[in-house]
Amino acid sequence: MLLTKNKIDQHNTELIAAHSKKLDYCRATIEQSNQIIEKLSLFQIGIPSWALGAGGTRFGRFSYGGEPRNIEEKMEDIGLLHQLNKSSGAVSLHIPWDIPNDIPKLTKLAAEYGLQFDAVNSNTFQNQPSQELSYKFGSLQHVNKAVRQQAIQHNIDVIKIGESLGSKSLTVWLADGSCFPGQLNFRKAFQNTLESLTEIYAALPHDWKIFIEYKAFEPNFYSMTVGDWGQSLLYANKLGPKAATLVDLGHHLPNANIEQIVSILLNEGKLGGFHFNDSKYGDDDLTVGCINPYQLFLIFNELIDGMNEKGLDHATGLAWMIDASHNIKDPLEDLLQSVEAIKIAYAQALLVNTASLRDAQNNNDTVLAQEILQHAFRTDIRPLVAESRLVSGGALEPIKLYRDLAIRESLTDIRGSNNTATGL
Ligand code: PSV
Ligand code: MN
Repeated sequence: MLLTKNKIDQHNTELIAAHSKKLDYCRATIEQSNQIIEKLSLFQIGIPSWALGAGGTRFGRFSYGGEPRNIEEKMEDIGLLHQLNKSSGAVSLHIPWDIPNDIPKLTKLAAEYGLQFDAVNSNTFQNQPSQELSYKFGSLQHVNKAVRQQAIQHNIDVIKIGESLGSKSLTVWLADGSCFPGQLNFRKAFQNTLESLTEIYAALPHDWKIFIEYKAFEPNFYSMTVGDWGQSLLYANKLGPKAATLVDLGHHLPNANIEQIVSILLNEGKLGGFHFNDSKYGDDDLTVGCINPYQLFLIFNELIDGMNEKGLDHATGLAWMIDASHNIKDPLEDLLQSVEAIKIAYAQALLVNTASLRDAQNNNDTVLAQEILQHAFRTDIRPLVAESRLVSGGALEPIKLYRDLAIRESLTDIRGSNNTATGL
């Protein structure tokens, strides 16, 4: 369900006077306004194909009206998001939840909607109906070589699918680990996983990357074989230059200093990608920035600082992606909120006066250092974010337009109210 341009124009016309007033104030008070708007316009955040339906928990799942019934409808939903906010120009596919059977059709749709194919994701954490051997006791770590081989082959198949779509990276998230002390020989599990990853690495095309995602717990509750950034970095370093760590914000133990982790990984040249979400307790998969926006800002501050130092392009230097589950909200509204929160944190980080911060750090002026960061965080840059959408052809207030046009209701009319989109 795509929008006609005049619907967006009409919405913008109605809101332009109020927007201009706020923008003028920003321009008058923030020297770098134009550069920030330009950078924001270039920034794209990948949307995972598994996050377009209603999520669920192990206690239940409540369907949402109009959930996409197939991969084409998922693309359509992402195309719509991108029309509204002009920052959702990439899709990250999860295989086999979304197997692209008709590649020419999908590439045509992507071109029509202005979307790129981001990292492809393999799945060896569930058994599939056609699968011979079980992943109950792990996949790449498994004690049985035949299971490992099956999981390796799946990853290689995913790379092939990604290649046909123009993706340039594979994200591997493993549920491997153990639930009880004594169940697993940690060293052997690490070694098996490394050997398996080495085979997958060997199958990467020359211009591809492999991202190793870590997670502290769940579904295994005693040990995870890629449980933290240290383990992920070990694998990535041993594999070689095409391997890097992927940070999912929800995959840390409570109160972990994620901004420090990010800064060290970037410095090592081993930060590859990002999965954004927010959480209060664990892997809660909540809307980005809904619980701890200051932490998100601090993470962006380190990202921008580290990327600038390395000469990395903000828009293309890392794989930016949302990874969330929408248990009670409209998934599309939730994704719009998440993208907005990411862009706000990015813009605030661009505001930080790095030279003054360095001076304050070198003088051990703790108070001034904090003032500099909090000044940026407390500056309302939302008019700059809205302007970046406007100049790119998006809507000034995406959620308002989405609601005014009753898009969810139309999607429900077209697709029905009892579908279950594949995914989380
Ligand atoms: C695991 O919790 C995870 O965050 C990984 O990124 C997966 O790819 C995603 O969820 C979907 O299973
Ligand atoms: Mn993730």
